[in-house]
Amino acid sequence: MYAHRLLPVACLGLWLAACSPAPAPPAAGGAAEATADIAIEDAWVRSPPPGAQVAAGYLVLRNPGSEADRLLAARSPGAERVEIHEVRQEDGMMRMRELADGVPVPPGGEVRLEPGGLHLMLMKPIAGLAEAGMVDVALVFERAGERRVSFEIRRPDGSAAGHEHGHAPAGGHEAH
Ligand SMILES: [Cu+2]
Repeated sequence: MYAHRLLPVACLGLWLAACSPAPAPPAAGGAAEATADIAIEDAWVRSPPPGAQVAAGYLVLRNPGSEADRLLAARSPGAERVEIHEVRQEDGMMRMRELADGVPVPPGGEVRLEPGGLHLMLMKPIAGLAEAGMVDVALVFERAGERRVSFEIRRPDGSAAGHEHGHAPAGGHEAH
């Protein structure tokens, strides 16, 4: 791993830029030309402190259709890989673990990935992610197929980060 990858920050917001990895074909097994759609709202990534090995991403998924769907996987040019995690209390401790089967989105239902609960975990985020403003994430659904969404990079408290090069507050290592 290079400590400082000289990836221009602008590339983060341009999925189709030449510097981005080529998008993979849609997941096999998805319904062909499925009209099922998933509404995605309030997508944001908590700005990671310098040197952080992970960054948490949050969003709201709404399924207006009559068929169940499922978020199966995610990936991003802003991280080595993206996992789907849940947080649960075990023996009085908050622990998180990967959901290998993804997250079901019931028909007519809504699933919130939010601090303290379900979240996307960007593993080994690229250098400069915190200042990038936005990062693209591809979400792969069982029925709705692949959706690309721009996630806003926000401060740890959830407010917009802007172009500020501020320092993360101390104690920013709480369970996400
Ligand atoms: Cu996590």
